[in-house]
Amino acid sequence: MGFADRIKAFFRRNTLGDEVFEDLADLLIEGDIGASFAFEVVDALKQACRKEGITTPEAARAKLKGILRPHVRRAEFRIDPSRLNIVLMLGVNGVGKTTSCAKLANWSRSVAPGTGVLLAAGDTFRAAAIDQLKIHGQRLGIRVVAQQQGSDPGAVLYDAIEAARAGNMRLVIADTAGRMHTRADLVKELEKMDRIIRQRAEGCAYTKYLVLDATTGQNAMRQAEIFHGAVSIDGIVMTKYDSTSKGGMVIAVSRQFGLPTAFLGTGEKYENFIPFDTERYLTDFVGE
Ligand SMILES: Nc1nc2c(ncn2[C@@H]2O[C@H](COP(=O)(O)OP(=O)(O)OP(=O)(O)O)[C@@H](O)[C@H]2O)c(=O)[nH]1
Ligand SMILES: [Mg+2]
Repeated sequence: MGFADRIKAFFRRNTLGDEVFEDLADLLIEGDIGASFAFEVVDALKQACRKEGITTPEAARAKLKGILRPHVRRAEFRIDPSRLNIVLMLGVNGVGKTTSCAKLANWSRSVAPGTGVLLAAGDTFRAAAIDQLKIHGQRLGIRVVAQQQGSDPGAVLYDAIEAARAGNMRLVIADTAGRMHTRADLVKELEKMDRIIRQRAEGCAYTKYLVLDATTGQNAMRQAEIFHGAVSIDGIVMTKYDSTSKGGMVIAVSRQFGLPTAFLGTGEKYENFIPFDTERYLTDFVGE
């Protein structure tokens, strides 16, 4: 059962007594919006129901949606055709960075045909990571700029930006490594890569996405804290949305860090990648 179905079933089952609101808080926490916010939302709903004389579960559910709506942020990804656009795909290991690079490349080509797209193999940690991106590039017919395993990711990015400029391409999508020995190493590496791109990418539209796995729940908050703290993230790509019935994490990161969501990964195929839509998301979360 999807999360919205659970919320719907929940409201259907109950008349609006106090215990109902407590149970609703539990359900929202389970949905990953964060405990303190869940209580805040339930308090607001309770008050609104009293003040506005809301007695039917259906009306309460609509109210809940209204209370959540201002806390959902969306980032629209636009390719500026007049200059080079650079996207850095960041995140811890296994969240779906490499797949999302390929999906974003595919999506960009479909919405803006003729945009020259280039993939950059910035995960130089493992040889397999470079090969994985190359395979995507072959399948999609998109050029991949890569160096050997162990090379400096900043240098790969530098090369990719040069190649894009030389080829008059408009979009560079860069994969990055998710694993580092320590948090300090990771932060140092992120800052360095960001610095190189900012120097090299003067006049470019530069976007940093943090990829979060929808199934990791509150762990994602820690990841957002570290990455956003290191390089100032522009938006979230939430992957594996198809594998969870929740997804309240989008609201939690928006509340906590002000971060908007740009895309949802909804499966393993290239096409399973959709721009984030607030109303559609809210409907998934609490019902239409
Ligand atoms: N169901 C589903 N699976 C996904 C989605 N996005 C990625 N995956 C799968 O998640 C797994 C990991 O994806 P990768 O793209 O390799 O993740 P990564 O962050 O690059 O991983 P590392 O390079 O090892 O850090 C793969 O099996 C993907 O097919 C999604 O939206 N839905
Ligand atoms: Mg990868």
